[in-house]
Amino acid sequence: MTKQIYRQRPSTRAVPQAGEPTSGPLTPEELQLSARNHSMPLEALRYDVTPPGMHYILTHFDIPDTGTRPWHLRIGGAVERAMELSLAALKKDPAITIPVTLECAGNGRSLLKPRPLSQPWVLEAVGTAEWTGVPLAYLLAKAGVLDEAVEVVFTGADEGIQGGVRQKYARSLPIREALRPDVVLAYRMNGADLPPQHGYPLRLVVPGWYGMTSVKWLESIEVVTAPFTGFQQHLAYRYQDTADDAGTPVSRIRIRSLMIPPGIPDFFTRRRSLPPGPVLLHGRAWSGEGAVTGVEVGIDGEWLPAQLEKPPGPFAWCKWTLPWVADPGEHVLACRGTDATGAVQPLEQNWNYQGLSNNVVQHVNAIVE
Ligand SMILES: Nc1nc2c(c(=O)[nH]1)N[C@H]1C(S)=C(S)[C@@H](COP(=O)(O)O)O[C@H]1N2
Ligand SMILES: [Mo]
Repeated sequence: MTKQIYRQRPSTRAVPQAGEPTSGPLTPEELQLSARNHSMPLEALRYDVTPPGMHYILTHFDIPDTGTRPWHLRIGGAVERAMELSLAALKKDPAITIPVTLECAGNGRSLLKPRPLSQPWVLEAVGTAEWTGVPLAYLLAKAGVLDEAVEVVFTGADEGIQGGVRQKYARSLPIREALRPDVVLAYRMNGADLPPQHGYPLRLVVPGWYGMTSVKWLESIEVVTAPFTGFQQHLAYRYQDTADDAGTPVSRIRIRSLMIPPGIPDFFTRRRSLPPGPVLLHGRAWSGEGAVTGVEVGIDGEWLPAQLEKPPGPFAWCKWTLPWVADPGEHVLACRGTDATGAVQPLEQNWNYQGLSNNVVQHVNAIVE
């Protein structure tokens, strides 16, 4: 079977377009993306801070070779003093360390029906790291942002083609978000230099926003006086009903909770087996829109309130626990978070064309015997 999956397609085949919805089986293009971009194994929900290598990864193009060539960060545009900074110079500026839960806006996409063709995440495109670096607001103050500034554009070193458009990966932030004290230009992740795949030598981290905003391999920061219209801002990451709909931009992370599947898995189906008796169900919950205020655990459709622990920071996930006495038989477990805005995870996902911000409730099937 694998032979067939990797076979060269005839040249007459139409090139699939990312975003196009399908009800068919997983395509070789999706398999290729999912082999490059891995998610966080659910059992890693046990850690406050996700160990290196277990944090999810999403890279649109190739991981650029930023380790062997000279690197500078350029800050320019609508500022009083444009500047170019070396990594050594940046490291002399005041630094902060902040725990942040990052989640890909496409998380959950493969569960949608029909399924938008893109990175086919299941549920676990998430991770929490401690990011250390210079607050962006500090450097912007040094550069002197002009009054007419409306956004700040961040450009990475990685280049590729998406939607037929050749581009360097770039995203913008409105000025008021860019000046938040917790937005950081990070050169350390969990106390070590950034690994190549997470943006070495420098990346942006925007706490509370979906991952696409946190530009890796950052090379340039440009203050602009008109809204940025680059591909990743203007066409990608928008809530659209159809391909032609201009849509609205994706920003903050919606409330989500996940559970560590209890017991042991079947290798292929991942179905869980556990013995009868007491089990502590646990997992994590997070939201970029406000604190997590509750998690309910569903046991065969009956919802019970879980106990919440204090999160390590305002933008990091919090742990939840619920003791369960498992009786013999087949069970369906679920968890559902609520945040300070009153938003609750949906039992059925609202569909959108790019398959973004799915925060549908997770279900886990378990056999107790
Ligand atoms: N330069 C650059 N930055 C990027 C991306 C990218 O492809 N290139 N992907 C974005 C997306 S979509 C996500 S979800 C996060 C993932 O960050 P991680 O790989 O460190 O988890 O990085 C963002 N920053
Ligand atoms: Mo993403």
